[in-house]
Amino acid sequence: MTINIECVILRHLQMELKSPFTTSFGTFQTKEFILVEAVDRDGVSGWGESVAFSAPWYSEETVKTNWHMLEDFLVPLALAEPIHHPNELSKRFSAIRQNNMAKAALEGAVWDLYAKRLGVPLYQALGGAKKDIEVGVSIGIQPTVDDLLQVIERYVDKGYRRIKVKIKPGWDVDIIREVRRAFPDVPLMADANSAYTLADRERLKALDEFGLMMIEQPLAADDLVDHARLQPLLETPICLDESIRSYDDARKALDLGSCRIINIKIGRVGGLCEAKRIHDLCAERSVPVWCGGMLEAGVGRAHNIAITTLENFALPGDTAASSRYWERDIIVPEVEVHRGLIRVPDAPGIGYEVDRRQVERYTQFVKVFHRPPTA
Ligand code: OSB
Ligand code: MG
Repeated sequence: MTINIECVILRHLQMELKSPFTTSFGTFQTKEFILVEAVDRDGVSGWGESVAFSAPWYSEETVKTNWHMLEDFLVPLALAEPIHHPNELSKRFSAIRQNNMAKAALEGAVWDLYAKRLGVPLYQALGGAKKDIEVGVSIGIQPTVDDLLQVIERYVDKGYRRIKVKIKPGWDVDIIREVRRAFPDVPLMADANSAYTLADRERLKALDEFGLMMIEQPLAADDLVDHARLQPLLETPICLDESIRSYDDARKALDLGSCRIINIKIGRVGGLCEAKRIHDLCAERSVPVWCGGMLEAGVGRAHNIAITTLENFALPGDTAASSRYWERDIIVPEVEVHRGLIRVPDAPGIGYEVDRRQVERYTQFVKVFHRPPTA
């Protein structure tokens, strides 16, 4: 098949979160992001969503650096020649260093377009087979322990398959102890977003007694070596998030013993193609993976659902219902969770309609890029 992209439309959107989301590195109240629409010669649209945040807290990428990369480098590369398979695009993009979230947003739009042209759901185009996916929920740092317990109860009652609690020094062992006391059997994990160093090993070791499924990214994003030192000291499996930006990072982490589980975020690793390669590597090595979240709106959520249908996404991910963050999402239907499961949609492409009225409502500016006459 040949995909001839006629134009790429970049939109800058801003949406208010229903309630603030706090991690060890900062608080989110509004979400700005770039929505990518790739339109082919027959007027079929594919959609991608950049997961970069406003500020470089989680990684060095921001909404503005993504816009710059897309406008000046990636969109021109995508428009320069026809594309025969989305995998080709990630090869084309390898000429540009890093900037994975920008690459993933555009590659995602092309994957959606590709699947729509084939007339198959995106998850099938990726080789996934699950009809339902299991999901958990990530809970930010709360003002008090009572607030935290109340929020957890709400999601446990809704049937979410595991609870992830954000931790940081001073909001860790005592808090997890309280959560365990209130919910002795709930599948539970903690995410530190790099808030610790090896000097905190005793504190991290103290979490072992709570039977956590894993502790996510305790140490620095660029430190596979220290994670490899820490893992043998803990009974709790380490899961890496920020540290894994590519297939090679995953290979090195597994070779070093830096983790026993990997959180795959499509944006962080540069797209669906790389995400699938990491999934396959982990499957070969019997290392389970799960799909992380970046407070996505509907398009990003739909991509997460599609990749999670691959078999070795063996643990519940962070893709919660649209209503967990949004008054009104940008897709129809919205993502719904029943008894901790999301039914995977079977319509072609991402399987959800983009609600153009809502998109317009949230859009702050738009730029259209046309195919050059020579392509
Ligand atoms: O580390 O997984 C993370 C949110 C923002 C930045 C980083 C992370 C998160 C989450 C929320 O944990 C996941 C979600 O609900 O989208
Ligand atoms: Mg994380």
